[in-house]
Amino acid sequence: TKILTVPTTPFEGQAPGTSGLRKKVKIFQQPGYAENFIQSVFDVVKPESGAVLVIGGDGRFHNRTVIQQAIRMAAANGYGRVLVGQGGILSTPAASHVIRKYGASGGLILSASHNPGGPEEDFGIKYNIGNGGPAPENVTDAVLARTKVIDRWLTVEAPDVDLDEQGRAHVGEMIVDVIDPVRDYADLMEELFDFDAIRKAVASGFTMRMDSMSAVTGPYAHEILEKRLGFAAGTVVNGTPLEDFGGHHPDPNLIHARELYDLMMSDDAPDLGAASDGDGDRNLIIGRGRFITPSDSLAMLAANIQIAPAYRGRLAGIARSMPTSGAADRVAQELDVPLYETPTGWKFFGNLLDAGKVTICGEESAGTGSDHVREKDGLWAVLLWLNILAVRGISVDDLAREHWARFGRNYYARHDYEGIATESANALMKELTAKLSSLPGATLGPLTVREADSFSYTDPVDESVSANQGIRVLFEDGSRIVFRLSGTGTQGATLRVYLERFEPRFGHLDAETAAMLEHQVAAAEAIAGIARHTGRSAPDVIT
Ligand code: VG1
Ligand code: CO
Repeated sequence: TKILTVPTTPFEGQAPGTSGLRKKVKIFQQPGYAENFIQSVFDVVKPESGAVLVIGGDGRFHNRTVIQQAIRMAAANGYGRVLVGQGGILSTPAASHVIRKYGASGGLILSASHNPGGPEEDFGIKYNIGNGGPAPENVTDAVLARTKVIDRWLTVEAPDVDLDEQGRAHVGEMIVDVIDPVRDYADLMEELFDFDAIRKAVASGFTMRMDSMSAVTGPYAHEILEKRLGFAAGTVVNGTPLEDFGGHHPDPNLIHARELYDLMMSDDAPDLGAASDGDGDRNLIIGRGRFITPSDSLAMLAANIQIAPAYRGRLAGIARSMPTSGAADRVAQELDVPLYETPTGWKFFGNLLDAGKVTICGEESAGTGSDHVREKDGLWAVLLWLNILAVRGISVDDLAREHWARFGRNYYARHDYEGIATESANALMKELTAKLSSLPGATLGPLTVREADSFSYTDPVDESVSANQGIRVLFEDGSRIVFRLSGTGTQGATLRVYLERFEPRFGHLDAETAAMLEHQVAAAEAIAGIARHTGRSAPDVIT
């Protein structure tokens, strides 16, 4: 087959952020935009001839277009075989699993995760390496450098592959296998968890609602929860992936999954409420009358993970991102396993998981996962919760109360200021950084600053250093405020302020979070001048 060399010039701003390149669809629709980025990836990873590449996405608008482009470019760049999910669908954790299972050299995941989709909304491309995980910083840095000098991309002349039929096609010399996006993943879940125990609980009346938010987990949830585990038809709602997610943000939090929350707080609540995001890597867990913060979920799952068959007798360690609450730290301490604190973004867990240093990882942003793949995994977290609840015969609320009574409770909230001017956000962070050394000893209401720094991480496996990963202000009473700017937005800047306060066992374990964090909220304003810099008197989103 003839390889076509298409001349191009660099586009500005193709830096992969926290989780890949994310931009408005309109930007991706510029001729050569996606091609430049994909070619930059291929130029950096230099696939061996015959290498296998996995391609799939969350089904959002523009997914199919980029998949066809990527398939032709893969053929021109020497790949021997592409595995693509039927309909162009692969959830992020399923893609991670497929990469690992079939020994692929890597994969392209097309998603902007929890960001809205549609012609006026967001799209994204992320490259995962052969371990199934997001490319580490040395790769994403090299990709960015390449996007700045790229002058050509390679493709072949070939018709579009029929993505809707499973089976084999050829593009040039390259094989394209359109695979069942669900089966491998569902089989893996069945290996990890005690499906019999869950089925028994379901048969004796355990109920749940899974809100797939018209995003990618629908087909997975229908297969696993309704077909394999026996939950009633209708347990999965919004279970068909739509190109625009029905016009909603597929973000499983208390704002965007409000209907689920309201149901779970009502008299009609099932035993468990869960939701997942656009690409299926996040999870929301709500018990009857009890919302579980993602940070608490990580801690509660870590404390109970050995109930699940695949994890019996093996909890090597726990990892959490820096802004995630210290609830998991207390579990690690009590169970006498190491706790690792990493920068935000799943890519920082990859080395720890590969080295066998940790078994479970999590982020405050509703991401939880384990060493079964190298991505966070929404349905996995739901299934682990189900496994634990089924075996223990306990409600979510009782499990939470029991957990806090044993470990104490980390009250926690994240305040997001979205779409603020980039200059204002940068000025705020700059001013904050400049005053770090003067903060220790300062008093803010009843709080006294013990320590303040800019978080820098040294990877314990390869010793690579990632600096400037967020500002931490730690207080004498053990409470904490973290400030950082989002790396996944597509419009202006988003300031995230993470607030946390620890209440020991026998303390106020069932208070209102907002009331418990009042002093921390006031201190954050006093320290950072949020209103002065952003003109906002309140956050846009509290999670
Ligand atoms: C956010 C979250 C982070 C998560 C990332 C990708 O990043 O805070 O914890 O790993 O999204 O998740 P940021 O830089 O905007 O804070 V996903 O589900 O969007 O792939
Ligand atoms: Co996601």
